[in-house]
Amino acid sequence: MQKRPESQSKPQLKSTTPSNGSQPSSVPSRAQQERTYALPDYRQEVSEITVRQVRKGEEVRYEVSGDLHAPVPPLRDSKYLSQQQCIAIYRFMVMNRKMETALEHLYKQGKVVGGVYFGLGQEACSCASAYALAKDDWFAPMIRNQGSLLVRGFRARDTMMQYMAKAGSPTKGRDGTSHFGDLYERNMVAPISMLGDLIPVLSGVALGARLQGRDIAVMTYIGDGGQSTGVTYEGINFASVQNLGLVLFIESNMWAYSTPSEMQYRNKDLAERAIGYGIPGVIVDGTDACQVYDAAHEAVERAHRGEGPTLIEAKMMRMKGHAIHDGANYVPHALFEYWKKRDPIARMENYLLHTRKWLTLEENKALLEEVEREIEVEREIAVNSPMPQPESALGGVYCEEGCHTIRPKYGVPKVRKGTGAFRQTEAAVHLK
Ligand SMILES: Cc1ncc(C[n+]2csc(CCOP(=O)(O)OP(=O)(O)O)c2C)c(N)n1
Ligand SMILES: [Mg+2]
Repeated sequence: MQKRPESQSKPQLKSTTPSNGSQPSSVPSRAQQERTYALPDYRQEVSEITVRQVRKGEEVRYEVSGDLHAPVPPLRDSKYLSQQQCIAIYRFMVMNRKMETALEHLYKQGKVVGGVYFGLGQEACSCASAYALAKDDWFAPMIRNQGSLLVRGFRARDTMMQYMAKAGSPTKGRDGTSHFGDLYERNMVAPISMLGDLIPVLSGVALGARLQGRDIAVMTYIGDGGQSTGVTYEGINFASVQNLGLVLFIESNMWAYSTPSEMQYRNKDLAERAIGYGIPGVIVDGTDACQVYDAAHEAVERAHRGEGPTLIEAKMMRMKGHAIHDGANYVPHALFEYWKKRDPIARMENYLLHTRKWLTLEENKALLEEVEREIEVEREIAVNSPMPQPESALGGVYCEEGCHTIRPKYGVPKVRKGTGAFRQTEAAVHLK
């Protein structure tokens, strides 16, 4: 086991030298016992917008207050991203959005089986985070992270066919939404609907890799609502004590279905929870791809060095309802207006075109047209591909002989052979 490094959020004891210059007494004073914690905040703007529930008889509605006309800050320059990488992330974000627009149309044409989930307004969080992973790292997306899949090498047609339950979809038509993974090539654990359950699973993946001699990063996401679950605590705590490379994004998007985050937790920032786990916590503007990338990159590097988990809170706004069936009428209109001005794609486009001048108008137009064409081709393939044959439902339900082999991915697991000595332990005695 590697030596545990000092955690960024480890408490700092205040100066032990009394201000009168005398020698410190052996009993620490109250001031000496106070602790301070560092919580890096990459944001260029600390928004104080709040949502309050107002009840009038049976009627429940939400009111928003704060400076809704605050100017939009510029993006923060990345410490790590090159021009070419920024453009690559921008392209993924555009593809993420255009793919979801196409999905919305497919739904309205009656071609989708079930619902559709969107990550509108959250594309920077999904795409720039996944972009920070190395090939051998693992990830597990949630419903709003369809952009992460594109970054990790899935095609738009995979997600489209999945929603349409086509035979060629990753689950061969067995699931209508996002429950698919890829354990062989893209190192993706399938989303788990029970919120928070992915966290211990990903921690287990990191532990598995460590037993095979590798410290890898394992990235997953949880919402401001989902982070309230008990399993979230258990999963992060396990990664913390085992020093596993969990990179957890809290997608702080102001709503959990129709519950505003004000009614979900009392902390000012969810990143503060990292202090309780004894791990670094970071806050980023989730609509700024450069900030998201930098925080993710640093967390991934920590993971590769075997230094343990990082919790990253990405502040942003869910710009649509929970899923396509939810019109989000409970969200005050002014809140949408405020966040519309902070659209992650428009901000990145402005940054590339005007701030850095890394893209010309013509190059941008060509990029947008090229992505549009690609989505159109993907959509055509997905729509025209066949539905599964009914008989195919009989196969692939149970793991049959030889259907897949589980092999160690990174090397032979390093486990000590049992000596039998454990039988002597107190725990073993209790089990008798
Ligand atoms: C343990 C658990 N409880 C409840 C649900 C039902 N559910 C699915 S999504 C959701 C809201 C999630 O909100 P949040 O975590 O903030 O994510 P967001 O939708 O905002 O991305 C709820 C309550 C669930 N899937 N799992
Ligand atoms: Mg939420």
